Amino acid sequence: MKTAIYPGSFDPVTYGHIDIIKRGALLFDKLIVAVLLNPIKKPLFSIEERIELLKVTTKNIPNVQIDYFDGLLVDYAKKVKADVIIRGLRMISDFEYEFQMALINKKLDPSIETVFLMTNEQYSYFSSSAVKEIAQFRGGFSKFVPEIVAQKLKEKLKL
Ligand code: COD
Repeated sequence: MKTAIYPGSFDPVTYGHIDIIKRGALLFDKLIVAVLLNPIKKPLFSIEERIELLKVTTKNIPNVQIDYFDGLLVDYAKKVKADVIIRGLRMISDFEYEFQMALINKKLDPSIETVFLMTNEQYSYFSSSAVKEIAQFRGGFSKFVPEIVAQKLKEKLKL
């Protein structure tokens, strides 16, 4: 049985993330979406809110579990007996950061492999940060996130 983890901030989950989750779930027996508890990054949504939004938006994918982690990703991967880390790649600008992270994780734990899934072209240009920025300035952000996420963003930003 092959287990993969898809780690991230998911602040909040977007259609880009959901596309990677759907495709990753087809490749592995179990896919754990692992949300980083990252107080330093000062996320807009709390860990509980980010987990809840992921649970609701992935509820129809049977082999997906939502969890959170603190500390090093490789330690979490070992704890949940994951074989693979999944990451999404959008633009070439993602590559440098992802390449460094994959190499560091490999150095820290040689048994873990990182698998990159190319973004679906229709989601290639946006991120959680871009969605939050557009929302803050009352732009049309709802095409990038599921309805429930759009609703929560409106509440959070008092739009
Ligand atoms: N299309 C496709 N993929 C996308 C899209 C999109 N539109 N948007 C985002 N993604 C991908 C990202 O490329 C990424 O692979 C993933 O989805 C999650 O993205 P984010 O932005 O929610 O999450 P990140 O990149 O902030 O997550 C970083 C981690 C939490 C994984 C990282 O900081 C970490 O592992 N921290 C723990 C400490 C650690 O172990 N450090 C050592 C390694 S350097």
